[in-house]
Amino acid sequence: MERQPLLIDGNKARAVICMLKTNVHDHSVFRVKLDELRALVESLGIEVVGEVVQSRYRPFAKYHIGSGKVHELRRKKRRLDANLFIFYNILRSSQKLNLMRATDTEVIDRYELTLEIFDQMASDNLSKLQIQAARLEKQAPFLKLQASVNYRHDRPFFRAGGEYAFHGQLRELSRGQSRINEEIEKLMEEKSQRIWKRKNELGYPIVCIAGFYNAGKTSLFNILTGDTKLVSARPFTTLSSKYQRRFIDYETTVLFIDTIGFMLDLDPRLIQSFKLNLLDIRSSDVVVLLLDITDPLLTLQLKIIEGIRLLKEIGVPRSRIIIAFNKLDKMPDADKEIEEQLSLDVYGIPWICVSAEKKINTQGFLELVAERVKYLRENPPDAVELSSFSRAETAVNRVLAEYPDLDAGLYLPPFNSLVRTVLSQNTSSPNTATAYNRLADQIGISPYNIDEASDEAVIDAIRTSGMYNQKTKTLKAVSKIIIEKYGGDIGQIFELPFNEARDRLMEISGIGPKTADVSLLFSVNSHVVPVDRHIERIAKRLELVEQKAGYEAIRAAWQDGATPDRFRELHLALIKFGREVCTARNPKHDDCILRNICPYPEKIAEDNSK
Ligand SMILES: Nc1nc2c(ncn2[C@@H]2O[C@H](COP(=O)(O)OP(=O)(O)OP(=O)(O)O)[C@@H](O)[C@H]2O)c(=O)[nH]1
Ligand code: SF4
Ligand SMILES: [Mg+2]
Repeated sequence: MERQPLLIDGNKARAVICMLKTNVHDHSVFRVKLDELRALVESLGIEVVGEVVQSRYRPFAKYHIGSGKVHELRRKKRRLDANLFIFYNILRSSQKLNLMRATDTEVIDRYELTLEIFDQMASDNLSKLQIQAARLEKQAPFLKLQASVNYRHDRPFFRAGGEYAFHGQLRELSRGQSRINEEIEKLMEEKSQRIWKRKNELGYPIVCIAGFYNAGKTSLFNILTGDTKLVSARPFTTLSSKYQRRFIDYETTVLFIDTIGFMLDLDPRLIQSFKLNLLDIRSSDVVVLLLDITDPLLTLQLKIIEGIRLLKEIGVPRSRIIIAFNKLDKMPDADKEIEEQLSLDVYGIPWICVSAEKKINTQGFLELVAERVKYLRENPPDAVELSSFSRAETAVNRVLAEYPDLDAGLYLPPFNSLVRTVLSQNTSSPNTATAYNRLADQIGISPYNIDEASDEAVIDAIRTSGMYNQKTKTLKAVSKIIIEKYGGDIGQIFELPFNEARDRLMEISGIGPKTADVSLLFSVNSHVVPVDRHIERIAKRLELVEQKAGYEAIRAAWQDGATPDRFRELHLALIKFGREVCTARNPKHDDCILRNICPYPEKIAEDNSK
């Protein structure tokens, strides 16, 4: 997929930056944010020639800003010779398209701008792919909208290819996305396995140096570990994490991680695109929130609050954070004043000032790290304090250790896997097996045989699996579609990248996400943890997800806690655990291996005492 160039018609970009300020009483914070936007824009070599700010509680539907402000944009374009509008706010596709049409000018938002910067800084394959995937995800609705507008315009004249081009473009887009996601998954699998190995086998505590871009994370990492990773004043120099060991004292050797930087108002979708960095931050024992002490006080305050909030969102509780202010060499007396100026005691988080460049107080920093590591080792957080990610990770490890060797490594051909999955809905494994074997003996497991057989014959064969009327209907519908659409060979769907295969299967009526996932897992070992009622119940009792969470959120929560090579075993082990211990009625809390990380028994006791 071609990406939009940032050079405007071959000319140097001259941008007007725009913001809709939704807090009308804010007279200073928006300035910090606009200044950050300006710095990001300028880091791309784009000249900022003007600024437009509007105050309003809510955005307007059509252009995000009001139509009066759109007039102002047009005027500024002429007067300042601008050829680009860059919005601080994240725009909806329709708003971007409307703005582009009304001003006849290229429009991007901060999300796209950040991706552009990432793109310029990316040097490794995984980062490049992640950026491409994030870009496509953001562009997809816009391109669809643009294509549909063009298609509608084409229709009155029935111009050749109108409809074909529109649908062809959409299909191409979704194929492109699937392929990139598949490649990302492969690379992630290799890398995440290495990370888990490092963590589990070496057993060193992990200390992640996180924080805002340009704070000096890599500089500090280099000084502490003797490494020579790239340092620069350009934003987002580091995109993929780096790891190095460091001996601190005879009791403490830690693994330091240098990772991607944060920015103010970081879009959660952007963090999600960098899953490995997320995994690094989440699975660390201690996270350093690094800040640049030369930032103005208001900026520092905003960054502390935003940093703690982001870390919480990622799954890092306050108890695991250390705040470090870097670049003390530039403001040598600041350490005496900031405690009061920033009311640091309010946060209840240990803090320290250092200079990575001039090696000021780096020993003090190491001592603080060692002290926190020891404190957390002796005072592990209880169930309520544990982040949902840590709970998922612990649950995965314990359940897999409790139920090893469940996976016999048996794989069924695609159609057989699909049939077996349909039969297994809401029934036990022995009943599924009986029904499956009878269907094989009496009719034969092939789409043609099932399509030709009478309803009564299928019902008779699969009776033991229960819900036989519904299941017969599904099996016959699935068989018919496979014959009509895929010439009787469903194998071609299973060979597609996982997301595409899943989408195609779910287009068939009667096949939902769970059936698609189970069939793919047990036929081609796709990397997925299908969620059945046991797996959902356990996730909700452990509070890995919210109580009203849907299928995808539950699947993501379990998958986050395990490496892809263990997904199949995990699916099987969780079902067994749900059947034997964490049962729907009378769960066996007292014999449960997850008792000390599970908030559910206390919650129930509390509810009962009300
Ligand atoms: N004066 C001073 N400058 C520093 C110090 N630490 C880092 N810098 C400078 O700050 C800039 C950013 O440093 P990096 O170490 O690349 O910062 P980072 O946090 O890794 O940045 P990203 O990877 O872009 O997120 C560089 O120009 C460094 O030379 C310090 O202690 N004192
Ligand atoms: S403690 Fe009880 S609710 Fe929690 S996982 Fe174990 S059995 Fe389930
Ligand atoms: Mg860096």
